[in-house]
Amino acid sequence: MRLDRRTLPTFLFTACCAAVSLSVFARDTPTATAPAIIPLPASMEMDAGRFHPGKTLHIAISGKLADRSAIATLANDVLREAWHRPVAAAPTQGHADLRLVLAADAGANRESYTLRITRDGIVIRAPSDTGLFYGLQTLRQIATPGSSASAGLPALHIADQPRFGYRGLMLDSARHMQSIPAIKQQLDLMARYKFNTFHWHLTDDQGWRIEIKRYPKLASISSMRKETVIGNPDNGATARDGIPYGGYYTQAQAREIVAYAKARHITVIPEIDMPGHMVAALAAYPELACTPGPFDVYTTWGVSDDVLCPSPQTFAFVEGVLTEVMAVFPSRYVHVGGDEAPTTRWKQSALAQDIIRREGLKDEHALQGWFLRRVEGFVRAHGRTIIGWDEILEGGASPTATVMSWRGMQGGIDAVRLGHDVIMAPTSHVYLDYCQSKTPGEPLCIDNFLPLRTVYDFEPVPDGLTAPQVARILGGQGNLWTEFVKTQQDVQYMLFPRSFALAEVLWSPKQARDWNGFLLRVPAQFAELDRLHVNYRRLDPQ
Ligand code: TNX
Repeated sequence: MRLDRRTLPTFLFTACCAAVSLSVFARDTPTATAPAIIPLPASMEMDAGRFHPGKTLHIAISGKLADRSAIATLANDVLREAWHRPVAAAPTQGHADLRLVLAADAGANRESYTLRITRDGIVIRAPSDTGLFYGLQTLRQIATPGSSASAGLPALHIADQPRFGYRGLMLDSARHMQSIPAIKQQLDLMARYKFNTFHWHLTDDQGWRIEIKRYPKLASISSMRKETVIGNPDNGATARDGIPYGGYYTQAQAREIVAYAKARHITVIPEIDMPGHMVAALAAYPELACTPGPFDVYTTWGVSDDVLCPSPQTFAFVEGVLTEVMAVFPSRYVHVGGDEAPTTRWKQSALAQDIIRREGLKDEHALQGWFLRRVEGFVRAHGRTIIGWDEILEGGASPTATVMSWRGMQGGIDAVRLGHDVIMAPTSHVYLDYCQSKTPGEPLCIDNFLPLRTVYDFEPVPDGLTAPQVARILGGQGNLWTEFVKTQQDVQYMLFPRSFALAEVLWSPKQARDWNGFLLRVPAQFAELDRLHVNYRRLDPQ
């Protein structure tokens, strides 16, 4: 550019203003200040300027909240943790450091929220308590504990909502049990990363963990195994440790977990696995089997041929159990398992064969379908919906059953084509009991391999489906089976950081997914886990 007398003043003016705006920019560039949020919000824009909190922090809440005091307490905790300053309630109008607004028109998705930080303060708007709750979880990751009050917060605007309505984690409390405080801590962590469903696997061959008052021997006998296999039976391990193992949750404790989860906007879905994975129950009530027994609560891992026999006694048992389970767990869904039920015993059982003949069923798989349809009818008559593992498709599932696809994605694809709702939980991407690395030094785990990157690459919606079929994919879930996961430290090690990846898959828009960006955001979350004394697996050098 040639500068002459005419253009020079314009040039100087432009250069000077560019420098000013550049200096504003240099202090507040999006890259310098964009907070490390997981899961990544649907949209986030950084603005110029910062908000500096007052010496006393004021919170204003307006709108018709369902539980105002719960949201107020959380807001207080988040601000106090961040800045260690006294917090006071503020009038609905006038100055507030944090303003929470519940407004029915704030968003169509009840879990959505907007969060705006300006020089004047922080405003979170949402159409429900849940949206405000998630807005506060996001704020907690922006105003991190130990963030300096004098530095303040960067101005920004977030408009956020989940991609999927079902964002789950399953915990197996049957193979190894977790304490009530440990489960509460897990629920706390789930809420931080915006999971909304806790699938609780309560019964299996190796232990029955929920009190059922009609069947007291489930607590006194089925909850205890006399010993446990040492190592991995898939690799030939047979030796047992000789140490009795067991325990169960009382109904009062289970209710406590339901309430604790609810306060964190998490639904608890109980699973009573049937007709397979029932050896623990058979140990107490052998008359429910097709053969006389006796049975011992299983002391090794794997699949047993001994399953419930489809007899009148069994249906009375199942209905009695589910009646109590539904009274304790108010969730819309009740998971009835349906996985890994060998047909061996039913092939040899006169009772089972009679039903096959009487009902005109093709084979034992069809009998399993008949069995579960009957259970489904019972659950539906109580206003609830069953979830079953994808094997339930093999015997012809009732169309109102929701299918949890675990043996890959195909079960889910078949199910949506048949008109079922589906939750995707394939072994290939979300089996959190699989080893995180092949390097020596990993704790004992199932011999399969599920590194962090694979979880991050999980895509719950396969190609080739129609729009109505896609709409039937409710979301996804990570499954933590606990054959080899004995302690709370172990549980956490398997959950983190892989649950961060899953949280982002289930919450953030598909096009926003960015592996390298994710890796840059993980350390801030590790710092938070450190502060909370939560265990995790460190990142591999990239
Ligand atoms: C299969 S996933 C199972 C569980 C095991 C798990 C181990 C499913 C429905 N059944 O019983 O714990 O594999 O990865």
